[in-house]
Amino acid sequence: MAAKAPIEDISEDAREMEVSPPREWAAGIPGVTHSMIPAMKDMGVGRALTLLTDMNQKDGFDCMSCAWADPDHRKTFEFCENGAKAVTWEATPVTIPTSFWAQNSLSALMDKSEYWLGMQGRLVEPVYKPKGKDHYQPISWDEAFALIADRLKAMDSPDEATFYTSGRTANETAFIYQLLARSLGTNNLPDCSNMCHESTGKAMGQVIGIGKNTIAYKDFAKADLIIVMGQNPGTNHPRMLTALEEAKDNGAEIVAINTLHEAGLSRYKNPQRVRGILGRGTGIADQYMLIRAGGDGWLMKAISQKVFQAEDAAPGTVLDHAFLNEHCSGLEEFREHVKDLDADMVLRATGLTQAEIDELADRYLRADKVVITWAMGLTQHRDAVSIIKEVINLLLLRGNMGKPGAGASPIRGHSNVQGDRTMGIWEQMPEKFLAALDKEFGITAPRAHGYDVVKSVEAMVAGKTKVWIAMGGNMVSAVSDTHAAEEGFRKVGLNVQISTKLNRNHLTVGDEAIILPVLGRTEIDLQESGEQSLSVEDSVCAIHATKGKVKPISPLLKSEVSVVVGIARALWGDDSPIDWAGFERDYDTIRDHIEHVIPGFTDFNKRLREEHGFVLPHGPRDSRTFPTATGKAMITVNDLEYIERPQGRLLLQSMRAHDQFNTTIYSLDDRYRGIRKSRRVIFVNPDDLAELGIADGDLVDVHSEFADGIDRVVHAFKAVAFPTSRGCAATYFPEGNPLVPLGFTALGSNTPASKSVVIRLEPVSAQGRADAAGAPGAMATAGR
Ligand SMILES: Nc1nc2c(c(=O)[nH]1)N[C@H]1C(S)=C(S)[C@@H](COP(=O)(O)OP(=O)(O)OC[C@H]3O[C@@H](n4cnc5c(=O)[nH]c(N)nc54)[C@H](O)[C@@H]3O)O[C@H]1N2
Ligand SMILES: Nc1nc2c(c(=O)[nH]1)N[C@H]1C(S)=C(S)[C@@H](COP(=O)(O)OP(=O)(O)OC[C@H]3O[C@@H](n4cnc5c(=O)[nH]c(N)nc54)[C@H](O)[C@@H]3O)O[C@H]1N2
Ligand SMILES: [Mo]
Repeated sequence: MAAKAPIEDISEDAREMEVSPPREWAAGIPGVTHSMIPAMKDMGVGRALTLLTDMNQKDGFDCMSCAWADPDHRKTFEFCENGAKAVTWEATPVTIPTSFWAQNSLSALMDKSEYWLGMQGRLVEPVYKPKGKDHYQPISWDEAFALIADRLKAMDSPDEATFYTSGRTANETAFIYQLLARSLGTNNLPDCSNMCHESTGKAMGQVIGIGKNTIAYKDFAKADLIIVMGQNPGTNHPRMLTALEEAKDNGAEIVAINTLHEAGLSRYKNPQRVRGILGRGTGIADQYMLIRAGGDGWLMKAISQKVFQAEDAAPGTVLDHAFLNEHCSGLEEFREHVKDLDADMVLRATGLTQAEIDELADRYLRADKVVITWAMGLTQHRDAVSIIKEVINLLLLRGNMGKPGAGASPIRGHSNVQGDRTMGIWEQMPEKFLAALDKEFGITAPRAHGYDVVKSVEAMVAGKTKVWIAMGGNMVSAVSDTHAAEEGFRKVGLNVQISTKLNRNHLTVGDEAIILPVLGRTEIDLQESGEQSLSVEDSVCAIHATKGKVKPISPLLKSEVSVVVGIARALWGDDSPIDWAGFERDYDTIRDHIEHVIPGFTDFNKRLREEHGFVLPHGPRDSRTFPTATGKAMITVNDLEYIERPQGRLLLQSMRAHDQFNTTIYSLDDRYRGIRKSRRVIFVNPDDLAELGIADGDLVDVHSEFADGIDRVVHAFKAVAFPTSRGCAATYFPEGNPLVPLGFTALGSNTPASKSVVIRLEPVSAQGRADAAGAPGAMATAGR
């Protein structure tokens, strides 16, 4: 096996970017070949095939690349190009040698890109950075646990510790991790969901009583109309394209609503079908609406108004009266409210034409069963919670919930972000959960809400955080306002990262830091009672097992469960009412406790071993029961903001390229959007470029504008003409994060509003020119 890490960093120079027209289609043969090459190169055909054939299979492991659901009838290859990349990235035979830590100072590593850091290979030994030193050095597991326990005990209050979770963590780990935090006495449990579907959880939780998908996988194939809003499945949930293709085969119409032209929503070539390989594939969207950023709530209101107008024209035939009478509240107030909807305002806020809106309304009225799906294009706006409530309003009017082929379908991101929430990873878990936890374990969990992600950064900046523990993730790069986040992390006393791969969060630390390397999903987890399985929950509330298949890359690695147990035992020894050691010996014991604390997990161990696992109960989906404040589904009146775009300014979103997983960068290319060799791009509508006097291909500095008056800037990005909605520009995250002010968050969910930041473009400055000269870390260090 050629197991060498790249010595050279990739130099990021926007001037070397190659730009071609965006693709009209996704996947197909290029998808398959791209997916195989890296796996084969790195690990040899045999190992790669074992991994790829076990992915998403019963007795196999769950793909870590997204939370897309598994169909009941799985194919031998139930994975996509991007899943293959994620597996290859994790299961690489390349490891970081001990000599690496002495050779590379933290300051020197700060000049490296996220790409280079990730490509150094797997972390295989615990390392420690003492106070005043600029290097990590090896430390034993026992010493590491003892040190962490010591610093936790030295705190003045448990709230001086924060426990972050990224959404890859399995259910069992998440459950004992939150138990550790709450036994210590804090609810400081921020997680990636705070930056992701928090707005969905908040909106749906309030109006239908549960923040999760109201449909099952098979409902896609039964729908008459599927509306895909603010989501790029071709890149981020590629297997969803198969479900959309099936729906089309069954006669469904599909409408895409997006600020950008996205290849995966236009046409799809299924690599597992002859027609896909040889032919033109399936045209996905029957209607493609290029909407103004943040305009979706206005569009939903406009369609709801059309529904009422159609009802007025043919009384008794349009609204689902039986459903509304029995199950919903708030209809009349909403009817009154949308009567006065300002038609000009709708056109301004959506950037759409009346004809386009009418066409969507006609489709909605023609369809008996409608599914609306969405992701970050709705959740990361100032108004996100209201926007999502408007989606629910529209669905409720015609009874599109709790019946086959219809419902609300937020598609989650990280592969177990939904399960982590179910397990109690949330800074504001309800009393019912906390009381059950107390009873099960004989502890007294704290009741005051803890920090979410944004508040955790504010606390760090204020110097209130002595110990930071992260179960996976790379929060310093993922969160908004990179510079504020970096400043915060440098003030933390001890920074503990439980990780598989090196990233910038390991370098952005305060006095002391520890990296604890753990098994990935693909690796066999052997404990005293034998090989262990874990479990995950996908986007449609299905719980299934995930079990590693290949030998761990190093015998020194511990499982995430072992790490949590190690910290707990170092803290409390045998002086805890909780049998932590038992958890580690046999994960079945953790599942027994979960069964007692969390509704829906009856016979957890038994049902997990059944072929397809099981589906959690869901009132609205199963029986149209709505556990809300009123006991009904609440149709709500929501004020919507309109983000003004002053003269000469644009609204910027930051999103994912095709070759990345969040802050993990696989390459500098974004194939479907026609970008190669650099990520420093800003996509702009050609008419906006002309209006701003910028030529297609010019290098620009991007400044964001916010009430606090701070000049946030990233340098030397290439402006590229692209089919985006007028006035709306796009760049990639994490590069765009320095532009998003920490205080610019969604109302009601506090999610960074990274999809509608007011910016201006300026000709590249001297600083920008220096960046463009191609220093590898330039992308990372650009900023205010
Ligand atoms: N390969 C791969 N897979 C992933 C990930 C990854 O990084 N790589 N990340 C995972 C995670 S954690 C998540 S949360 C998901 C994210 O999945 P997505 O939500 O698809 O991710 P984004 O790239 O942020 O894409 C947002 C989409 O919304 C559109 N959009 C932006 N603003 C608006 C708006 O105001 N209205 C409308 N209608 N559209 C808008 C954008 O143009 C873009 O198409 O993917 C998951 N899967
Ligand atoms: N501007 C902007 N910012 C965004 C977004 C956006 O669309 N725009 N999206 C937001 C969203 S939706 C999300 S979910 C967040 C993501 O935020 P995070 O979840 O914090 O970030 P990731 O990049 O997914 O974390 C990657 C790291 O996780 C570690 N890791 C990988 N696998 C494992 C494992 O199995 N176990 C452990 N312990 N560690 C592992 C590796 O060290 C890797 O470097 O970013 C958010 N930030
Ligand atoms: Mo996410």
